[in-house]
Amino acid sequence: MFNDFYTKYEYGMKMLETELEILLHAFELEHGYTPVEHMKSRLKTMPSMKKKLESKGYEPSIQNIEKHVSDIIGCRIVVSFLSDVYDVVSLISHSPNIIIKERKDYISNPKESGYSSYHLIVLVPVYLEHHVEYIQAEIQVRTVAMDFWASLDHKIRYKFKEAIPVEVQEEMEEYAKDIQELDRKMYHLNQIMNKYQ
Ligand code: 0O2
Repeated sequence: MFNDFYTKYEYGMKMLETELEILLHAFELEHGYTPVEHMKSRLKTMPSMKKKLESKGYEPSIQNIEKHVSDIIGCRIVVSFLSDVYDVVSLISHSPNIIIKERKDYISNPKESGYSSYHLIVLVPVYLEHHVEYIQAEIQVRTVAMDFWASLDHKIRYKFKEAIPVEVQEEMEEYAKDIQELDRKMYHLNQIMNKYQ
């Protein structure tokens, strides 16, 4: 039964969610607060996986999906402050059950669109009938402000497809800078608040 492609990834997603919940609970016990506002996982739909393969110039096949689509399992962790992003990334990096394959720091180096978030491409174990298989997942860690920007950007991309008007792009680039500044101010405020604890 575990040979089924989607079932394997469903189990992988459950493994990842459980491991993240344990890690975040341990963090809360140690530090007395939780940095996470909310966390959500999803499995990429087959049409979306095929679209991604096409955009990369690969034939649609299960082998190609497993090899070239790193976010079949996607998990998004939204945190309060900029410092929380790096705390959560460090927490995940130290997990014995998650292997870090790649790091993409779009916070230090935002994408051209203005998109900013910290991505980890990880390997998680799935316990099959006769062996353990490590499968890929993408974890996105970002602040509430970055999440607000990304969700608006997502809606814009859906509405305009490829041809986003320059005026809209320029506005979004500007707002991305505002978001960066807001995150910096919120981080500063958090540091002030910590002095009173
Ligand atoms: P969706 O709808 O979230 O599934 P790679 O696989 O590394 O060769 P890829 O997949 O482009 O190339 O990696 P990248 O750039 O790290 O982006 C992965 C995901 O980050 C995207 O998944 C989005 O979720 C998010 N993302 C990246 N750039 C942007 C952006 O400009 N705006 C928004 N809103 N999100 C972005 P998908 O599969 O493209 O989309």
